[in-house]
Amino acid sequence: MTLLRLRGFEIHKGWLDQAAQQNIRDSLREVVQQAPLFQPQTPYGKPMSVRLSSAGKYGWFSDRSGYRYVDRHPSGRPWPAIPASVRAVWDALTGLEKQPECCLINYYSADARMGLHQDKDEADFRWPVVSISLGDDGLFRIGNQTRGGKTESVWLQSGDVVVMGGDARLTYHGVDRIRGGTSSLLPKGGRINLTLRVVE
Ligand SMILES: O=C(O)CCC(=O)C(=O)O
Repeated sequence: MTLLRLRGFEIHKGWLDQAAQQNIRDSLREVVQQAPLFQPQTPYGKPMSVRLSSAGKYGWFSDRSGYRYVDRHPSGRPWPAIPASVRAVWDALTGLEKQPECCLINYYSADARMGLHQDKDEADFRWPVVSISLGDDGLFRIGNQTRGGKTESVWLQSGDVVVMGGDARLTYHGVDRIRGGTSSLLPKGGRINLTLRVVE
């Protein structure tokens, strides 16, 4: 376990051991049975390359009307609860009483990526976002607090946890590339990223 600090992001390498990763993976299986992964459209009308779902009071959603949080899955059912194994990561790393209201689940197949963006659909940026990586390695790029400028990248591996908070809460970030076949955690391969967010 090592802590790297990069542009204000705290990157806890190897924070989850194999058993903890398997435990979270198994809880997520139940979540996506109730709230299947879907491929949203961006507001510009293009399909996102990641497939996603959520757990918690709110789920993140996107379509031609824009990016936002919604209280139900596209099926019309409420989102499943955030698994205790996932909330435990938030508790241990933030020490906050305040609990996340959304666990966004992003699934990246080997050719998926996520462009540089800020997480800014939440009401209060004083709360951190906690990100958990599972499965194949992902090349995570960190930019600046405004669009443009030089960036730095780091490979995130299964079990790494990143805390994006404080002055870095609105720092641009994204995922350029997935290195397929680097983990055996997910039977069908690919990468899962969970982000825990306080929404209201
Ligand atoms: O996949 C990642 O590591 C980052 C995900 C992300 O940036 C997001 O969900 O906003």
